[in-house]
Amino acid sequence: MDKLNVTIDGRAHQVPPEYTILQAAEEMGIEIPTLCHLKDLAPEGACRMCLVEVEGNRKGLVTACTQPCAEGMVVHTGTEQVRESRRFVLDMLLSTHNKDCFSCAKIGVCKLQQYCFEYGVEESTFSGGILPERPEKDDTNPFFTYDPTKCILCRRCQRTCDKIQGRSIISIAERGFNSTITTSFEHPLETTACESCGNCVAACPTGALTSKDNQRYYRSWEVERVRTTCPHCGTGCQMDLLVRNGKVVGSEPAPGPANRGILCVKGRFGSYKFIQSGDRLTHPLIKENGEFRRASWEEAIALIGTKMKAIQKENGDDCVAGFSCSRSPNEDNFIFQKMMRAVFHTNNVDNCARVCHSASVHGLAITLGSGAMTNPIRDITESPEVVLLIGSNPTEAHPVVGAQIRQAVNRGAKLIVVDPRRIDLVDRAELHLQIKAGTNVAFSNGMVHIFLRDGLADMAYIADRTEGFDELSAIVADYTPEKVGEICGINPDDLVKAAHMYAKAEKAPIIYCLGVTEHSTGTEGVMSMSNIAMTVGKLGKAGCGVNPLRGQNNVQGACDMGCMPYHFPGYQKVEDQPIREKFEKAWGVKLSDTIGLMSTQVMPAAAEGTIKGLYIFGEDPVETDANSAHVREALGNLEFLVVQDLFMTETAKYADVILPGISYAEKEGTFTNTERRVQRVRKAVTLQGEMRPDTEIFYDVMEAMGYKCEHLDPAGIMDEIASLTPSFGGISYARLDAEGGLQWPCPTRDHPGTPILHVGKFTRGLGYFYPVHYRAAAELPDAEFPVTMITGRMLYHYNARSMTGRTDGLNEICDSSYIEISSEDAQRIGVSDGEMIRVASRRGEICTIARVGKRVQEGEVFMTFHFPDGNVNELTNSVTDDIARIYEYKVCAVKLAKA
Ligand SMILES: Nc1nc2c(c(=O)[nH]1)N[C@H]1C(S)=C(S)[C@@H](COP(=O)(O)OP(=O)(O)OC[C@H]3O[C@@H](n4cnc5c(=O)[nH]c(N)nc54)[C@H](O)[C@@H]3O)O[C@H]1N2
Ligand SMILES: Nc1nc2c(c(=O)[nH]1)N[C@H]1C(S)=C(S)[C@@H](COP(=O)(O)OP(=O)(O)OC[C@H]3O[C@@H](n4cnc5c(=O)[nH]c(N)nc54)[C@H](O)[C@@H]3O)O[C@H]1N2
Ligand code: SF4
Ligand code: SF4
Ligand code: SF4
Ligand SMILES: [Mo]
Repeated sequence: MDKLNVTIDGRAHQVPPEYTILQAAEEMGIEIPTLCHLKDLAPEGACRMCLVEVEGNRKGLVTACTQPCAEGMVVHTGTEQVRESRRFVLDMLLSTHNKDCFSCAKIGVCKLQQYCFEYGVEESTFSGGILPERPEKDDTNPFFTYDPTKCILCRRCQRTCDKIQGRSIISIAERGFNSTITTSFEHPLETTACESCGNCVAACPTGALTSKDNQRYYRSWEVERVRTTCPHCGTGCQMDLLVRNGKVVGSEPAPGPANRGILCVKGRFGSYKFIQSGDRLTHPLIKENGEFRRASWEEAIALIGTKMKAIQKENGDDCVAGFSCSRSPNEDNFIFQKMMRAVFHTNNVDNCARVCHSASVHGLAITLGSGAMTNPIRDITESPEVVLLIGSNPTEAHPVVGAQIRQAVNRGAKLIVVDPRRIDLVDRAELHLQIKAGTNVAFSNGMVHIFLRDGLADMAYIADRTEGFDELSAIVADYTPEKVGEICGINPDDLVKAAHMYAKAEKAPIIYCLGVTEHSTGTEGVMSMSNIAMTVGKLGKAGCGVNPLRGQNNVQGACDMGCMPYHFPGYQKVEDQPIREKFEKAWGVKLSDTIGLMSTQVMPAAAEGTIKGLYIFGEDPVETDANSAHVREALGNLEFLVVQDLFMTETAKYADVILPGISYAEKEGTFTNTERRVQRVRKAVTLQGEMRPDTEIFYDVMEAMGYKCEHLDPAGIMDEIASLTPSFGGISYARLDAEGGLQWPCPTRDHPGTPILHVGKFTRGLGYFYPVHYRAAAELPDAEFPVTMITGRMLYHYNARSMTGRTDGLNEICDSSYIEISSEDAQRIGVSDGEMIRVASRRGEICTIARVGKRVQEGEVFMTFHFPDGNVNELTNSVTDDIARIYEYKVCAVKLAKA
């Protein structure tokens, strides 16, 4: 449609017809003051600060945030009448405001303070009147405070919590003059379902909601802001680290493409305390007679060189292996695999994707040709009709995605949850298919059966774009809703309903996570996700796709960078000779054509003695691998173990040499989020100590092993990556800094990146239907171990807690292990909520606290692996999937007793 001509403060401008005066002014760089306005939400016109004069308007002043532009409109934003009305608004607000500005954390950034100064309002003409009745200050949240005496009732916090965070914790008690912002039922914050995301705090224009770290450690004008990427989950939220006197004192949300201005509690409050926690490794350590002693870098690196060379000389190159760090940047991962391949001459290199989404990398590569999330986060959460959420708990594990799914549901999307537990999103779901853990393939085959039976399949799409459908359709013929209902323990009618809802929706993404992958049939589970989507033609389309939410902040990147035993960077195969020659030429060495061992094969090989040397960069398998006893045995049996980490982890205790690396806040780099978006990580601080950038350490080890190389900085390493990796060919720091992030494939300098995969044609050519039968989990409950243990995550802690465990507020919320158990099972063993339970499997035994409730069904229990007191990995089964060799973390058999 044609643009409209408007004139604001004497300047002419053209704007789209849907623009408000506020938007037009903003585009022209004319500032109109606002207090209640929130950019992403519908305007309210409540605070009346944005009043402006429109020529010819008889109704007087209008609110710029709600008034649409009109052809020929002439607007004045600063007339005396306008200024006077704004002064009146401020005068009123100030009359009940606590003006204790000196002690207020928001001094200098408070909008009320700023506008009062601008409009010359020093004292309220209404001062001295009665003050409204207000609740007590609420100090109960570990991270922030609500002070009602500084609240101007703009409702930005309430609308943020309601409409953006989708939580509705904050409400307004309507009592005229005494109106106040409070929680539902006016309970203290800590007793509500508030998840401490702090997004309301970020939205508050005054000192009413302020973070405790802001109160204690900094004032806004003292901090330098460093734009970076969150170091926790794969959502890839953009944030600013706040730096004061060389210390990171806080973080604030930034407007990134995935997070769009919000963070979860870990990004907001859990991403900086660990940096300066006081227990960082600060210098190399060498173990002598069972004790660690301080060593110099020269000594530690030289020891690694001599030891590794000797071990390899005696046992061959492939007797050593390396695990790379999915928490650290692409550049570190690239150099790590280069070191393993070019210098240790082995492809025995892997990363934690092995125990996480390796099944996705394999399964999606086999069926679609690319082992990555097909569609961007925004594309699948903005306006889907149906979301099929399978084995993914995003409100805890990818909370910003979780919030976006809540928003979608509020806008009318229908949610189908397929999960053995009543996860939080079940409350918003149209359907909950509470399948038994380990039965995803039966569920998927049942879906495809119904698509065919009820004429819902897209036969034209199947014919044009796929192959192998006949074989699959022969298999699924058996998977009637009744049979699947039996296997999965669900009502067959619900399955039929789910199949119809999903198939008939135009925009319907599958979002899945570890509930699908961490099984002895994990890769088959993933391939059956492709089967569901391809049968109804939902791949290569906006708002659809098969979308694994990748776990770690840079696990996508660690895989992309070739930290896998069969791939060079960019999934280029090591057994492909021309590819190998390209890398040989670039690196000036002969490279091995033998596919390496996966990390879950390295552990048994170490226990058997065929792997003798191991280099673990930023992983803690003693805590996080399945069957901890087996890991301890494997590590204990090594001849030489190097651990490069930030902290003295349980794994590091087994090391012969420990090298101190540096964290994301201390280095330049890039992380690749779950939607294949490469985003910058920027150095915010330099700490005291001898820690070194991880890439510098690798370069030194390479030299000690006899390989001379130029020490490139991170931008230079990215150029090396681009030169060798076609899908990264167009990525450089200059572009990332200018454009803010690029989604691979991005093959050339002028390529914009690829938001949606498989449009028009699959990466593989034809999509492949993998014919797959349901097989039960490896260890089912029996008379001796009658209960199924499911494991996973909770919101406030992250993996082995190297970061979240060093944030006091998070520990205040939860600091010990627990087991979710049904009331039926609790009653059977005679325990009540809060009592101790002894849990045993064939591999070990732990004690933990009972959380009795309705989250799990009878016969199933759930634990997280975050806590050292009662780590569930003492119990889990290290049996692996046949293809991706991922552990079956999600199912093992246990017995329970009152402790
Ligand atoms: N707060 C927090 N966030 C994290 C992490 C963390 O430790 N803490 N870790 C990050 C990492 S590394 C990863 S990989 C992701 C993981 O993110 P998710 O995979 O979403 O997390 P999980 O809790 O492991 O498992 C998800 C769900 O799978 C369900 N499930 C278990 N078995 C089955 C099954 O057989 N079928 C189905 N359909 N569902 C099943 C569980 O009940 C659980 O609700 O989270 C990332 N984000
Ligand atoms: N029972 C059970 N167990 C599980 C799972 C489950 O669902 N159930 N999930 C599995 C999954 S999905 C995953 S991904 C794994 C995670 O397993 P891990 O990768 O072992 O867990 P993290 O705690 O993330 O360990 C990362 C380590 O890297 C260090 N680090 C972080 N950044 C840097 C850096 O820049 N440089 C250096 N040198 N070190 C750094 C940290 O200090 C930390 O010690 O756990 C698995 N374990
Ligand atoms: S911290 Fe988050 S969940 Fe809690 S009240 Fe604020 S916006 Fe709502
Ligand atoms: S607490 Fe802050 S954001 Fe909420 S209504 Fe009061 S002033 Fe506005
Ligand atoms: S959702 Fe993930 S990336 Fe975003 S702030 Fe939370 S932990 Fe960080
Ligand atoms: Mo993971």
